[in-house]
Amino acid sequence: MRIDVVTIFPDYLAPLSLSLIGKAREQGLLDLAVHDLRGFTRDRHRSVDDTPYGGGAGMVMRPEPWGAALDHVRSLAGPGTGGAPHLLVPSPSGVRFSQAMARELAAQPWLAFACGRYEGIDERVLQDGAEAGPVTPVSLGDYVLGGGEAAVLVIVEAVARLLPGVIGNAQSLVEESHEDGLLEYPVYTKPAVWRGREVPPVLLSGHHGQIERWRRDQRLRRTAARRPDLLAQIEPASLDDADRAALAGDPTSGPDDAT
Ligand code: JDE
Repeated sequence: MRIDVVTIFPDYLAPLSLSLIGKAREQGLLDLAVHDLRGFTRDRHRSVDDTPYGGGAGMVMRPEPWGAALDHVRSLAGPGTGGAPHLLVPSPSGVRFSQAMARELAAQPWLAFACGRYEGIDERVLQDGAEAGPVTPVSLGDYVLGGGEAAVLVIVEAVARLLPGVIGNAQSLVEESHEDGLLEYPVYTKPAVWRGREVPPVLLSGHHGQIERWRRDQRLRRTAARRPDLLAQIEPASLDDADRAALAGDPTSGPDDAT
């Protein structure tokens, strides 16, 4: 996969050279380039923003540098990139990012990110970009960041770890939160007693059936307590009697508190 990022703060993307993503780049599984939007300005002050038409607070990013930067990115098409990149624009007004979207993006050959600052990017940049390829404004959640850069770090990490070869054990990608609509069960490691707190005895019992049941109960109770919105999406027919019993208890009580 190829990824291009356009930003006025290229150094903000430095973490994309570290850890899992850095390794994927070294191994040639991910080809990632960061571009400085100011390199596409033509005035002596290298200005990227101006006052909003119609009035209002703050500044808006000017369309000309964005047009030149995105034309340049599209000129970088190579073998295996396809025609044009899918352009993603982090914004509080975007469609909500999810594990499902991460899976869709991981299947595409070429992504580009436009990092907005100030009050956002002149809307015509997105309209113009849509003539070349798909454009998707994307939101991480209902809060406002100072710019799109932090959102790009999150989205690239969620996507890159799904690329073939980036994570060795494919099963670890299946057995995780948000792949089947329930939160994960709590995990424990040695020592068996720590600061007077015991690991739930069933996990030391060697009874694999009981362990599996306990873990599923924990997932159901946790999801009910922390993410009732997710539980509401579960097909009732997919729950058996034991599932319903696990959910019938007070989700916020007891020593095995799901929270
Ligand atoms: C991404 N959830 C939130 C913010 C912005 C007022 C203030 C700021 C493309 O234009 C942008 C980008 C961003 C940064 O992204 C986020 C975000 N997921 O904040 C603004 C708009 N209005 C504009």
